[in-house]
Amino acid sequence: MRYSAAHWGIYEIHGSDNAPKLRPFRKDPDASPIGLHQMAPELAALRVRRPAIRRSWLEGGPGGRGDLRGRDSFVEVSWDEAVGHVAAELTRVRATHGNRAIFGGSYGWASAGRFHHAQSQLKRFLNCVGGFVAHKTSYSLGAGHTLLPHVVAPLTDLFKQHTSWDVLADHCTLFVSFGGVPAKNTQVASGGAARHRCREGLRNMAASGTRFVNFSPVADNLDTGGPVEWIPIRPGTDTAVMLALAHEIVAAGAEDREFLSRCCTGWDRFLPYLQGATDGCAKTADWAAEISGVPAARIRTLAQEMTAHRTMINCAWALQRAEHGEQPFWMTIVLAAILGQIGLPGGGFGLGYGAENSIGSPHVALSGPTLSQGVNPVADFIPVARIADMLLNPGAAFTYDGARLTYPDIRLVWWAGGNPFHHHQDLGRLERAWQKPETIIVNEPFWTPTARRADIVLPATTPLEREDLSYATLEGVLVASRQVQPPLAGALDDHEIFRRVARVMGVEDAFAEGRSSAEWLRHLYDETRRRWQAQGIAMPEYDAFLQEGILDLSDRDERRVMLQAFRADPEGAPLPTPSGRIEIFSDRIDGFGLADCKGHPAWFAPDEALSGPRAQEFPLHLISDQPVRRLHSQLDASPHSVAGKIAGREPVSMHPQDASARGLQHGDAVEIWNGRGLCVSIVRVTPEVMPGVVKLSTGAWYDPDPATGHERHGNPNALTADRGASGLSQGCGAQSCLVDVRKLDAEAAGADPFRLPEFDLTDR
Ligand SMILES: Nc1nc2c(c(=O)[nH]1)N[C@H]1C(S)=C(S)[C@@H](COP(=O)(O)OP(=O)(O)OC[C@H]3O[C@@H](n4cnc5c(=O)[nH]c(N)nc54)[C@H](O)[C@@H]3O)O[C@H]1N2
Ligand SMILES: Nc1nc2c(c(=O)[nH]1)N[C@H]1C(S)=C(S)[C@@H](COP(=O)(O)OP(=O)(O)OC[C@H]3O[C@@H](n4cnc5c(=O)[nH]c(N)nc54)[C@H](O)[C@@H]3O)O[C@H]1N2
Ligand SMILES: [Mo]
Repeated sequence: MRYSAAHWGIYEIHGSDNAPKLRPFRKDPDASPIGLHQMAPELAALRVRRPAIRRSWLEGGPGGRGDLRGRDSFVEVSWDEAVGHVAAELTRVRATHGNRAIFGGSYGWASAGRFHHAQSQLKRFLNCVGGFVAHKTSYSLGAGHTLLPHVVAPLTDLFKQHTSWDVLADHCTLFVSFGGVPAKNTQVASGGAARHRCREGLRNMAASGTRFVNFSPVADNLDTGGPVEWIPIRPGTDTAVMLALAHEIVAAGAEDREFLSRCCTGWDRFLPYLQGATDGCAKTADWAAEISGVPAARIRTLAQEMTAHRTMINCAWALQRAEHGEQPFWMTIVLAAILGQIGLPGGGFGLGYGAENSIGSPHVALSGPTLSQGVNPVADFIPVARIADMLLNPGAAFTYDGARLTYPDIRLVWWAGGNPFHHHQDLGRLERAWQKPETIIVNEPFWTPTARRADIVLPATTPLEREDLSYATLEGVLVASRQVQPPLAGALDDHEIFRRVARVMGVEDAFAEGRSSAEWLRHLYDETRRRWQAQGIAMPEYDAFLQEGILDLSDRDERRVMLQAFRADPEGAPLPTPSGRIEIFSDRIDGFGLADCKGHPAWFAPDEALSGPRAQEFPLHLISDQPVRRLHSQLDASPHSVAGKIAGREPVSMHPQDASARGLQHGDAVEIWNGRGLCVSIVRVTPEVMPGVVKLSTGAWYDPDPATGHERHGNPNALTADRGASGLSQGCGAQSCLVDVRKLDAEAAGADPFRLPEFDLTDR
C-alpha cells in the first residue's frame, strides 16, 4: 500500500496514476476529512507557479518601498535569476550588518514530513552561512513551555506521559475541564496523527460512568455522547475559580498534606496567599463568583465532589494564550496537588486533553527521524510572538525567562512553512512592522497573505508532490509518504531551493552532505532504525519498509499514568525542577522579580476581560479558537473549509441575548471592532456561547480592504492584542480581547481573499 502522511492523519493512495484519490487510513477509527480535500482545484488555482519578485524591490533594490508590500505587482523570473538575487542579498546583508540582521525564526506548521520540513531546511541552510536570529517556544504554548520546567518538567516530557484514555475510562470518576476537550482539535497532530482516538476515549469514559464538568465560555467543546455539566465562565477568569476550589478544599481540611509535603515544595508559602494573609483577600467561592460569573454555591459543592472522587483536572492550551497565561496552567497543577492524586491512575492533571490527537493516546513514546539543523553561531533570539515588537523596536529591551535581552536590528526576513499574516495578533500592527526590513523572502506553495507581502516568493512543492518520511509524532507509526502527483511545473522542494542557493554561495557540500533527497530519506531512516533497534524494536531494511509503506507499532501501546514513578519515589525519581519536586512556590521565578508573574500562582486582573473596567467600552469578549474545518489557514479555499462559512465569511457565534440587544438576526452581516481594528463577519446566533462572549475561529485568509484597512473575511487577528502573556514567557496572548459588534447597514464590502496578486508583464 502507498500512503500519504499529513498533520490530519495518514491517507491511503488509491485510483490510477493519472487520477489518484486519497482515502482514510483503514486502521483509523475516526479519520479527519480535512486532508481528503488537499487536491481540490480551488487550492491548485492559488499555487505560486514561478519565482516572483516584487516590482519596487526589483527596480529600487533592497529596501525599496517597503510600504508597498502587499500592494505592489510581481514580476515572474527564472529560478536562476531568483536564486542569484537571494544569494547576492544574503551576502550583502551579512557583509554590511552581520548575521544578527537575518531573522530565520520562520514559525509555522509547514508539512508533516520530517525531511521536507521547511523550517528545518531553512535553519540548516542559514547555519551553513553564519546563522540567524531564531525564536523560542511556540504560539501554541508560549506561557506553558516557559513555565513548566520551573514547576514540574518540560512540557514536551509531560505530553509523552499523559494518562491514556483507557486508564481514564477505568479509573477516573470525575473529569473537570477548563476549556473542554474539543475533539475538533484532535483531528491534527504536529508532524502527523495516526489513529484518532479522542472521541472514542471520551465515549468509553462516559460509558464507564465518568462524570464530566466543563468550565467554558462555549458549550460546543466537550461531546462525550452522554451528559456533560456545562458551567459558563467568563474568559480569562479560570485561575480565580481554581483558587476558590483550592480555598474550599482547604477550608474543609481536605487537602492531602502527605502528598503536599512528600512531593511538593512551597505549600507553606502559597497558603497565606490563598487564605488572604498576604494581600487581605481570601480566595473564597464568593470572591471568585464575582470575577468569573460562576455561582459560588457550585464552586463549594464541586470542591467537595473533587475530594470525594478520583478526579482528573484538565486545562486547555487556549487558557495560557492569554494575559497571565502562566497562571491557569500553574494553578491546575497546584489544585491537583492539593487533591493529592497526581500519579494515581485516572487522577491528577492534564494539560491539553483535546488540544492535539497525541495527548492521551496510548502509543509508545519514541522520537522519530529529524533533519539536523546544525549549529547556530548567532545567540540572539526572540520569544516567538514578539516578531512585530522586534521589527518595530530594534535595540529595545525585553525580559524572557529571567533574562533581560534586547531586540536585534533585522534587515532580512526569510519565512518558509508559516503564515505570520495568519498567526500573529493585531495584524494591522504587523503590517506596519513588516514595512521595515530591507528584504523579505518567502517559500510557499500558495499565494497566502504572507507570500503576497514578500519581496521574493519562491514556489515550494506540497507534500503530495514529493517522497518523504513521516513519523506520526509520538504516535507510534512510521510512514513512507509517497508522491501522489507530479510537482507543479516551476515549484521546487524547499530542500532543492536551499541547495541551489547554497551552491551559489559555495556551501552546498555542508548543506547537502553529498546526498540526494532520496539518499537523505534512506539516511534518516537508517539513523532511526539504529536508535529504535537499540531499544529493542525490530525494523526492516529501508527497501522493505518502502515496499510495506508503514511501520505500525500499535502492538506496543502502553497504558500510561502520568508522574506515576515520581509519586512512588520522589527521591529516587525526582523531577527536573530545582527542588526535584512539584514547585507550588518557585524560588527561581520569584527571583526574577517580575510584577506580572510571582513565585506562586496568583490571580492577576487582566487588562482586557469582562471582569475589568475596559468592558464598559467594549462589552464582548472575543474567543478566537482553532477552526473545525481546516488547520489554521491551510486549505482555507477548499470546499470543505468554505462550506463552514456563511456568505463567504467566517461566521461569528453570539448568544441570542447579545444578538437581540443589537438588533441582529442569524445571517446578518456585522462589523466586529475595537480600538485596534475592525473586521466584517456574519452573525451566527447560538445558545452555545455564553452571554457576553463571541467566538470567531482563526484561519480565514486575511483580507483587509486596501482603502480602509478593514478586514473583510472574518479574521480575528485584525482585532486581537499583540501583547505578551507576561514578562516571564512573552507568550501569545490572543485570547484576551474585548470587542463590540454592530450591524453592517451598508452593503458589505466584497471579500476577495482567494485571489492572485497582480503580475507585471509589461517589459519582460
Ligand atoms: N487569534 C489567534 N491567533 C492564533 C491562534 C489563536 O488561538 N488565536 N493560535 C496560534 C497557534 S496555536 C498557531 S500554532 C499558529 C499557526 O500559525 P501557522 O503555523 O503559521 O499557520 P498555517 O496556516 O499552518 O501556516 C503554515 C503555512 O505553511 C505552508 N506550507 C505547508 N507546507 C509547506 C512546505 O512544504 N513548504 C513551505 N515552504 N510551506 C509550506 C502552508 O501553505 C501555510 O501557508 O496560529 C496562532 N494564531
Ligand atoms: N481542526 C483543527 N485542530 C487544531 C488546530 C487547527 O487549526 N484546526 N490547531 C492545532 C494547534 S496549532 C493547537 S496549538 C491546538 C490548540 O488547542 P487549544 O488551545 O486547546 O484550542 P482552542 O480551540 O483555541 O481552545 C480550546 C477551547 O478553549 C476555550 N477557551 C478559550 N478561552 C477560554 C478561557 O478563558 N476559559 C475557558 N475555560 N475556556 C476557554 C475555547 O472556547 C475552546 O473551546 O489545536 C490544534 N488542533
Ligand atoms: Mo498551535
